[in-house]
Amino acid sequence: MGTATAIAHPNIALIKYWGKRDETLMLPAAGSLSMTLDSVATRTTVSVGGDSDVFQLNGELSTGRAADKVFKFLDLVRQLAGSDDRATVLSHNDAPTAAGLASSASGFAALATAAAAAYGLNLSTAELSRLARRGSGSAARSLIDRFAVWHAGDDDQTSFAEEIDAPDMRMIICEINAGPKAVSSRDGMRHTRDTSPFYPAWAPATEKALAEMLAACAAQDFTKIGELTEAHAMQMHALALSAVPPLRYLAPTSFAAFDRIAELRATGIETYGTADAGPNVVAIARPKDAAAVAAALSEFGATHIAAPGPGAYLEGAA
Ligand code: 2P0
Repeated sequence: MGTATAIAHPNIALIKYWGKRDETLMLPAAGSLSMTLDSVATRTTVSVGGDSDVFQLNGELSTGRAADKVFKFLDLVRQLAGSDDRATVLSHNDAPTAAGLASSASGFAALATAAAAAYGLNLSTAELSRLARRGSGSAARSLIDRFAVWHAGDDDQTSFAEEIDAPDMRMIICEINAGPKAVSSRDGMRHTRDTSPFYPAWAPATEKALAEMLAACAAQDFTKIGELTEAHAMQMHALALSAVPPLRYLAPTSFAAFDRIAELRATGIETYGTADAGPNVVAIARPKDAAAVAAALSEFGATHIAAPGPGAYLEGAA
């Protein structure tokens, strides 16, 4: 009977993941690329034992859809470990789950790492990335230090994330509050696949953008990385808008923030924007420009600066 604690951080994609070609195995329609943040953490302890699975988030017992996802994930770990033992999962997020910083990515990265250790599995980073993917696709990338490429792959074995080299940069996260919560990424991806006339173009366009992004990272070309980042984010939101009925994640204030980012570029501060399935805007910038970008975006919402951070890691196993 083991106990293990793991820590993981969110990641923000420069080339976005939107859509699956296999929902059971959680294989994405295309590859993606991200930076793991050094800020905001999920800390999760898994203790094997007891009569039934228990999931507690930020000190409160969780039930319903969120808990079911965790218990289904534990079933996968048990299958790998050849165990029937139940477990207690205690998880804590630094940031409110609604802060728009992919809590499912850090959540399942921490859970995969802690649960594998608690059940006595000794998995490599690539194996943990594959496992985390089954909980939430983007979690595959939060296993990885600094910058990650998630290979789409064509089966369970080939779909995992690994580290790539990229120039040092900062992400400036601007939390734009736009009222009611957006449609979840999982439901939004399904709806886009089922209704958008443009969906067939998405995977090939993303694989092309990913190849260009990998080349730009290898060349340490921040300008090209920024241009590709902003273009791909806009393509993802255009795709979501083309669903019927449309998924409109960006708010008027989000567009105002993108306009400010363009103004900053025009004045010589090189920064580019991206946004996930919600109204928050994330700017990327060279380290020396991060404070100026954060100051310029602060009128649109609370901002904070994140640097490249570590992939999920074990705090201690007993
Ligand atoms: C990304 N997002 O690449 C994209 C951009 C949101 C917008 O990955 O269904 O929570 O659990 O695999 O991982 C969010 O998707 O979805 C996401 P599931 P997930 O970061």
